[in-house]
Amino acid sequence: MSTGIFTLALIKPNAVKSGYTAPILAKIHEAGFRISAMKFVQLTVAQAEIFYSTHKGQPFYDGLLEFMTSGPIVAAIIEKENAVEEYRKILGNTDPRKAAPGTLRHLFGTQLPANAVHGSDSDEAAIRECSFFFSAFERY
Ligand code: 3AN
Repeated sequence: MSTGIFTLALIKPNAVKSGYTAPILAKIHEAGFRISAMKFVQLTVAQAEIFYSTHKGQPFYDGLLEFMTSGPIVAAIIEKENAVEEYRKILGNTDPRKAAPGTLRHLFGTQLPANAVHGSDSDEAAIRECSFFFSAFERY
């Protein structure tokens, strides 16, 4: 169980391109999260390599980097009690085709790696990932 109050949410390139930014943010709001930082950014390959360094060596790594750098994404820090766990409940399965109805990946994902949204998988990852995208001056 996570005890932290924040997690990193990313809206991935396919979802931004499809116009799903606002609908996804609305679902996050409806689930009781507060947005404490947010911006559009297009990652360079070098930045994506750092962000996904834990996945280096996986068969999907190169495709994931190519996809995540293919267009702008939205990065946000979202807050709620037990944020990591609570956000993963509304994310759904990593594979959108296996995600439960009503989850963000079921509603807005297509097929891997284009699963519409990212969420940190632990409090430690949330700390690292939020600091990767935002300085202290960008967090409110
Ligand atoms: P999650 O995002 O659910 O924590 P991870 O951390 O295992 O899942 O994977 C990170 C990202 O890598 C996923 N969000 C997805 O975009 C991509 N990915 C994971 N598994 C696959 C796969 N088998 N094929 C293609 N892309 C994948």
